Amino acid sequence: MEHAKLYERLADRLSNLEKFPRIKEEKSIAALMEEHGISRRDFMKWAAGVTAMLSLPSTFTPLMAQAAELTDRLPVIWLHMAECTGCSESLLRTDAPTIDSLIFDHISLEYHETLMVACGWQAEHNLESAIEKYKGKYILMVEGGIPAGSSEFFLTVGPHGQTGQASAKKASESAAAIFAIGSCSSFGGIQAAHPNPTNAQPLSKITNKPVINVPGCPPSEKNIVGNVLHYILFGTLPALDAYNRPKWAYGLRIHDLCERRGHFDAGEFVQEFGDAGAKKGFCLYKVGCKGPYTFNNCSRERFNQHTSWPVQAGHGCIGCSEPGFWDNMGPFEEPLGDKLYHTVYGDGADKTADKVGVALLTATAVGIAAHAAIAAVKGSGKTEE
Ligand code: FSX
Ligand code: SF4
Ligand code: F3S
Repeated sequence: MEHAKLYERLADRLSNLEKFPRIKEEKSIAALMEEHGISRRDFMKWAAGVTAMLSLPSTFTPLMAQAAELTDRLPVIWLHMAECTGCSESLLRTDAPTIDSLIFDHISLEYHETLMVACGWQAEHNLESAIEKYKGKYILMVEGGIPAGSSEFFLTVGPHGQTGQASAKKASESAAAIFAIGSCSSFGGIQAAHPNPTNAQPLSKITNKPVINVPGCPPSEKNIVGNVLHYILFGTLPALDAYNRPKWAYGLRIHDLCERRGHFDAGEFVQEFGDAGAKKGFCLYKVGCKGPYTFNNCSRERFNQHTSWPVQAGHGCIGCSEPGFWDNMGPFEEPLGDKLYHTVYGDGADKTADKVGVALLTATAVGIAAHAAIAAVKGSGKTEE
């Protein structure tokens, strides 16, 4: 769709949404920002950043700001299954509230076990009435893997001992959109790692409604809030890859935009943590970086208000947004060796591996079996449009 037409369609959607009553009678986003010392200018800068992140032209920035203002028109139900709560922490645990976390405050969060005051009977009642009251209208976000089948009783919640499986299934039935937040909910995560003693499953195996996966252990706050804003703006599913991850966030590999990529291409590697190469910021491939196999936007968007991300901090990517990474990406501080790793590009992800880097790896004869094999397997199962 050409940009002018798309702009018109999105503006129409927002003005319709604006007519919906505000769910909470609380402060506007502008007042909330002011209270936390965030200027309108900072807010617009943030909106421009999210617009670019969602691959929209910069002229759409005012629409993005408006979408953020309207986040209190859509009710959100957030369920916790088997996990560490790192996904919620990723969004909320910052030293000062970020614009992303303020937006999350502004959202009409009808149910979130970590954040709400209610507990026990009251909490269970709140969940049931939110599902009833906002039938067909709420966004469901689920964090955690879900013990299923004959193992479903490994996870029970609340005074009636309802299983996680039953509660996720029920909440999915009347949701307008469903997001699996984190690698646990998207792919099963740590509890589904071999031998998966509780038969933990991803949300997509529990419901047959469409689930948008937002993996990462944890995903960045940007990817969580970006998905909410995308839904508010478009009201439709984003373009997804073969693992149902939005392409705007998971379309490229960590390796493609990594700041150490020049060193990879030049064959300059950290040989062991703390060596001279590490001090010079060389590539972390030989100490286990899985950036060449991992589809996520960490190297572009970073974490904690764009301050840093794993590779910048000096450790390789461990592939935390890929299916089954606990089993498939280990050992985390060694190259994959001669294993072939299956990605959305097919077996092996180094379709676009730089030949110079590969040649130098060959010359130094380390970890190249996988690398060379991966570079040779091109394009099978490619899903990009
Ligand atoms: Fe933890 Fe969320 Fe990892 Fe899982 O994040 S950060 S174990 S993805 O479900 O809480
Ligand atoms: Fe960056 Fe890792 Fe790729 Fe090296 S292997 S360029 S550290 S993503
Ligand atoms: Fe995870 Fe790798 Fe990003 S470990 S947080 S996908 S850099």
